[in-house]
Amino acid sequence: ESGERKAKVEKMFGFMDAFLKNDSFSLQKDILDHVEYTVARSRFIFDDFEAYQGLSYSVRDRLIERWHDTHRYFKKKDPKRLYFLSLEFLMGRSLSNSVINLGIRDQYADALNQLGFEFEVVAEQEGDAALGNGGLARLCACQMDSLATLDYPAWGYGLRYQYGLFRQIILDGFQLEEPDYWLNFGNPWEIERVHVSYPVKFYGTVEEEGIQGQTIKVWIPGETVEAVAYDNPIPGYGTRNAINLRLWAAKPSDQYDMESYNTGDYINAIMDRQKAETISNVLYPDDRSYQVALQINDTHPSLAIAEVMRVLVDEEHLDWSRAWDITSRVFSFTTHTVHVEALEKIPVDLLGNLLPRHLQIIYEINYKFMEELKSMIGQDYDRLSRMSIVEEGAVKSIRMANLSIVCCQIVNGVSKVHLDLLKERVFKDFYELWPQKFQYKTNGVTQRRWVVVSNPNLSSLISKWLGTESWIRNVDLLAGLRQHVSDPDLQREWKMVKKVNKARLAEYIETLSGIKVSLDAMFDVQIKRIHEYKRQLLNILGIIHRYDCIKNMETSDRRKVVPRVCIIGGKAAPGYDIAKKIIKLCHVVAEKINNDADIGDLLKLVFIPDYNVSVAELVIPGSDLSQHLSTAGHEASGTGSMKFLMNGCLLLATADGAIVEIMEEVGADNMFLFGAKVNEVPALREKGASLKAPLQFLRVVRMVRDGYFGFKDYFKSLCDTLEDGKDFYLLGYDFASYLEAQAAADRTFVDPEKWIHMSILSTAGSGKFSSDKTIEEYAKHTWGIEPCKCPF
Ligand code: C3B
Repeated sequence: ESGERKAKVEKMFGFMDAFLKNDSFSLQKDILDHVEYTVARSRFIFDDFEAYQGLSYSVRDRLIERWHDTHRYFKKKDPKRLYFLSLEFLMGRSLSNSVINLGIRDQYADALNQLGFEFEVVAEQEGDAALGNGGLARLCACQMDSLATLDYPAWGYGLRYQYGLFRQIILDGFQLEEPDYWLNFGNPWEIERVHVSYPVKFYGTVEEEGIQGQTIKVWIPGETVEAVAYDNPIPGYGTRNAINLRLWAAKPSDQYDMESYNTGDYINAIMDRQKAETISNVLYPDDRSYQVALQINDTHPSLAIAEVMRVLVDEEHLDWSRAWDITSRVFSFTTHTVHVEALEKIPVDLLGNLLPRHLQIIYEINYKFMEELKSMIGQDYDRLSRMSIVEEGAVKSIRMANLSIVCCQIVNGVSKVHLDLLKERVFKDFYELWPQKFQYKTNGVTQRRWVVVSNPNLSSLISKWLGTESWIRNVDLLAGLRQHVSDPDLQREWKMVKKVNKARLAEYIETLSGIKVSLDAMFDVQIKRIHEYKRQLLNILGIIHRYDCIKNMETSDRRKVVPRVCIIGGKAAPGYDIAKKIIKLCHVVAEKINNDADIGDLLKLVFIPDYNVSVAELVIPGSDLSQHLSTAGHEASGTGSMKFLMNGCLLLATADGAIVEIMEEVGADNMFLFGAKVNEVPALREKGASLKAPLQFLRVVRMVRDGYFGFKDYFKSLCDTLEDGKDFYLLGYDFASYLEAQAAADRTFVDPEKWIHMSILSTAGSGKFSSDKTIEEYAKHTWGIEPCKCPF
């Protein structure tokens, strides 16, 4: 019957290139249909937000069409699939990105125009989907875009959190957190799949049962929660393919606590059911074919390993060695940190209570691993205990990284430096055992989102000078800009684009803070999570130093000062006291500087609240200089730098994480580098108190300590972290070279031709840092998957 239906549909509509048409009239009609019938507003009267909704639903229709065709095609070809597991995806907004990837942005803009709306204004109505924290989560979003664009048969899996990352509110310069009710105004980008749901079991006991002479383990759960799928189509650029990001929401299960209903405790039973929605759930891939690769993004989803073993052994009744053989061949793991103390551990008591069968399985894996290890290295108990998946001690715990390394065929770092640190420090023992397991894939970001969507002017300029738009799919072509770098026309146009973007950013700053900034000033930006190792404090101390110098100058000398607008943005984890103090310090310093009549346009400091993906899209194209100040050896990669680089912003940075590779691509003389090197840091730390910080450093720290900016007591603990011998992140040691790098940036800025030259070379050298490159590497060397392109 379905064959007959298919034949009928094909006969009637098969001649169409696409089921839905993209001419202006069809688009207008579709938007109005959705306004009228989906949003239920009158097609004659609706506002910008309703226009956004109608528009988005009509885009979604087109996404769904491609999504269906892609999946039908995948099914037909049945290639090896990749399942990409991550607990965080930082997607940001979807509208502009979707219409650009679908290749119908201009058509939509035109259709909206006909209806009396402006595309940019309507697009601004969209909220930010922030189901993640920072770099790791945004990386996944970029990688999904690349997987779709490069036609890989991939699925993303994550969680559909009810609340995204907290909203940052600044009150009197202090950070406050508010919940992010991101679903309150609906989410046109997802499709709820009420029929795609799986029971997820928790608690209970494991019992043994005899079946056909064999003893098998049966887990009798104490509670069950239902995982319901929400599908988010991810369109590729320049292809018909649209892949799926499936996010799971936890819902109460029908099987949940029937007992209480039966005993008549109806209200409490309902309340208990609601608790289910607060529980995070585990993953169930919906395809049981073994032709798969499973990628775990950091250790957060690593329980999936034990879960796959459980399903194979307990439910499919495979013997252990066969199950192990499959599991250890399908999983691969990427780690994103260099901090040993940040490696995830789960207390055995907690895990045993929540997931008793999984704990047994992990013990079994560990037992077998320890036996194997003993046979290889003998009775080296120190090493055995370091490598064990189970950590003994006051709180007996499962080391999720060790579990992941033991069970995965490949362990990837995210930059060259990161891999070195994994080999030499973080996972040294494992590296010595299995050197072939350890690899790295340089992180990348998608040029679609970070140039085409967020910097359309630069995007057009690049296409014009390269004579093609192909760089949007084939990023190597960006290198072609090098041959025009000295062309005065390109330089002039490049400068113009920057100026327009700066004007847009300046307007935003004025709306936010009332501060008017000069477009002639250097826009100097540091945006990222607030963390001690990322050293926003170094930046602020540098700004204090600059302020202090200007104050102490002869008035006539002030003319030589290069005017700066310093922009800082980022969220501090709610419980991270020192990071919150850094935010407050930024505000009090800004207050002082911005209101000092002696200073005027020479220096401004602006803190941008609630930094998120959409804010980044606005700020990055409008910045001249960006700062990446992590103490060497602390940033696994750092993907913000790549977004700035693509947009032709110059980098002021330490030789850490991805910066080392960026240096190789654009040349150290096109950047402002400073600070101790990765291999120098351990020895410098050893020296501790005998490292004398320079006088300028002591002076600015003293200003903060003595209450020059107020809040003396409040900043005491922050200043204490900078004392001799306590300055773990080496701010004092790096201060002098930091100031030199800043001075070099100033000297370059007053030579606009040179600056533009460096700026063009930055974009030209950014090709390596496209997530397209990263994904191609993973596909080839880790996942073993091939493109599967749905015909147009
Ligand atoms: C981050 C790292 O801090 C960055 O250096 C790196 O560029 C990105 O991951 C992506 O690889 N990271 C994060 O955002 N969250 C973590 N829990 C660990 C690392």
